[in-house]
Amino acid sequence: MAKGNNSEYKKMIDQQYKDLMKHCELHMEQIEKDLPEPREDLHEILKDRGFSRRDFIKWTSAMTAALMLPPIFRPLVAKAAENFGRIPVVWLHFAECTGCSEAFLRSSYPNVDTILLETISLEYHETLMAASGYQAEQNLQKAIHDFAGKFICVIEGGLPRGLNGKYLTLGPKGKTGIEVGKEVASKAAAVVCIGACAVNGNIQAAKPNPTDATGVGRALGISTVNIAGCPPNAVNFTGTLLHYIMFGTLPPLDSLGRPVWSYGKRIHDYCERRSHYDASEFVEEWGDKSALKGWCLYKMGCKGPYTYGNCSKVRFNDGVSWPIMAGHGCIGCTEPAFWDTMAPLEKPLDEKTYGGGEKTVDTIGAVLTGAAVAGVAVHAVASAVRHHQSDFFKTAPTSHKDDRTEE
Ligand code: FSX
Ligand code: SF4
Ligand code: F3S
Repeated sequence: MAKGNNSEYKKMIDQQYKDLMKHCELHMEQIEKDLPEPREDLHEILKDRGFSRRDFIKWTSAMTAALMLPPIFRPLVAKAAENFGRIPVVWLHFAECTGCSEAFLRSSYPNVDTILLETISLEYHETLMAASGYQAEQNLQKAIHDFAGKFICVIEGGLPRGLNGKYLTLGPKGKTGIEVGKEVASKAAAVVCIGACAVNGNIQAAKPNPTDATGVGRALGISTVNIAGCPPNAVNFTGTLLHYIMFGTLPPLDSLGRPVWSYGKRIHDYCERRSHYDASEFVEEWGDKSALKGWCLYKMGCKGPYTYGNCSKVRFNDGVSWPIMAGHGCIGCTEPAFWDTMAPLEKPLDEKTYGGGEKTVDTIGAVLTGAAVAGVAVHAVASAVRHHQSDFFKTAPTSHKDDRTEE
């Protein structure tokens, strides 16, 4: 590109960022006008928990980059974090283990993301609130009435559709999960599914799926933002909410409703063991010498090559570790129906799953040393997995048509 064109282009981009910043400032002013002040001050909580101003600034820089925004947005990310507690949240639990709430709120190594969640304006959360029975029901009705159109409905857990939804009944009136979901979601500004259960049913929906469980979007016929994973990483939820506070919109989503900023890249491509995969250096048995040397876990069933997520980059427990670093392969927990499509979890996918005729892992490992061939081989493997998943989203009524599963 000619030099003149370059500077024109830069000017145009700078202008677009300035416009975006203006939009963001106006939106946050609106939020400050419309929604009550946070019940607790973020900086006070951070101070109490031993986090310095410097830690907070470091976190805002990392979050700005993670949200794919340039550094000039850092002060706005900080402001959005301070306003985090203004967004009213109604948090529902359906068919699940509650591990997502546990992972978010009871981290042994809390970071700014998990502390941010403590400031959230939780109008209703079945696990955390003191109320029960009729009082809990009243709280829910009050929250969805008082904040109609303004609250975020967060859902953990999938929805069983069998017996007309009666495998899951909730509250003093014995409403089905589907009835509660419909009622609350219809009044929410947005519905965010937390965890694989809410996203696509997870273990409850695994074959033979006796209760006909599925994800919230599919069961209710609505579009949802899907924070996938079992459990998901808190950063993927807080970042998505920060984006909403800053711009008044949800971040761009992939075809499965997952935010692209957090689920846009493959685990395999950012894995610290990747050089060993490329060099055909594999762990062959749990605890062997190759395991001690940190070689690739593909032969032990790692599904990183078929899985999208930022686990290797953000890790868990304030960046302490993540599954592959801990020595086990990825089981593909951010992908639809992974209990069925990624099984057996501790063995590479077999020939049948690959659609037949796929090369053995040794051959793939050796061949992948050439980058051009890598694309072709990985695509072949990924296509086979897509094919294997084909009946999962076929009739999904959400707008996130699963174009990776309908070939
Ligand atoms: Fe599911 Fe979450 Fe796994 Fe458990 O609520 S995503 S089983 S960690 O708890 O929904
Ligand atoms: Fe990492 Fe698994 Fe890929 Fe090996 S196969 S490089 S362990 S993601
Ligand atoms: Fe799940 Fe694999 Fe990440 S198992 S937590 S997607 S490394």
